[in-house]
Amino acid sequence: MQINMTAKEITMKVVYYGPALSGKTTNLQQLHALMNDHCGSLVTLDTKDDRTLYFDFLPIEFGTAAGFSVKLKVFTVPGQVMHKSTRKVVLAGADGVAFIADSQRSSASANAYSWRDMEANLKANGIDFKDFPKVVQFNKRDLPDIKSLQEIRDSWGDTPTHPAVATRGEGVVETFRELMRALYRSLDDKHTFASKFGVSEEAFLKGVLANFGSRSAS
Ligand SMILES: Nc1nc2c(ncn2[C@@H]2O[C@H](COP(=O)(O)OP(=O)(O)O)[C@@H](O)[C@H]2O)c(=O)[nH]1
Ligand SMILES: [Mg+2]
Repeated sequence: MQINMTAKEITMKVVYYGPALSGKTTNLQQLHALMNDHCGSLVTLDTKDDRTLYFDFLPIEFGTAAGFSVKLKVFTVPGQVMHKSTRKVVLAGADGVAFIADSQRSSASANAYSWRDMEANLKANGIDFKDFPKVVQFNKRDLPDIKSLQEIRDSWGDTPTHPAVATRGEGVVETFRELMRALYRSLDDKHTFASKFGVSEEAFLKGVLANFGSRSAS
């Protein structure tokens, strides 16, 4: 997180991570589609075969009651194994991650590989993996031959997981909201966010989610 006290500006960065084709770009496209004017344009660098080459980027901006403007930068990474060094660069300076897993049974090993790769890349960036804000989404719940939610819960233990069908926008805002909550709590622990900037968790979430249209109003 970067804080500019003079300009009263806080800049945060979150990254959507996961294996190739799990739905990271789709999550950002859906978030972008739900937003009103508070966000900039979605920059997506997908190649024609639907695979992200470098990253996608979505900027979100909102103001706090204490007069700070919060700039949130949302990135995706390219999932293909060969793009490991690009993922490390995109993760640098991240304040939180959403891990987008593919629910299909055939994707189990790709999910596991990507999770370990994320852990290694966070550590390589000097980030403490254990306490780092992260949420997990199990996407593509509409497809046949997927892991049941019970199986997923059993294998992920304490880590909360969120089911989604990103192509229909289901679970996308929920995942994002939980990411923002985890992000806020971590920043408050590290930077006494609430007292320094006069932003409660509730106000923070309201600020970010006010960017969405009526579909997120629950
Ligand atoms: N059936 C289904 N397809 C999805 C879902 N989410 C994404 N996809 C498709 O999976 C492919 C890869 O999605 P994309 O967002 O580009 O994946 P990325 O590589 O993680 O950025 C695209 O064809 C998407 O339309 C979903 O929830 N259900
Ligand atoms: Mg992509």
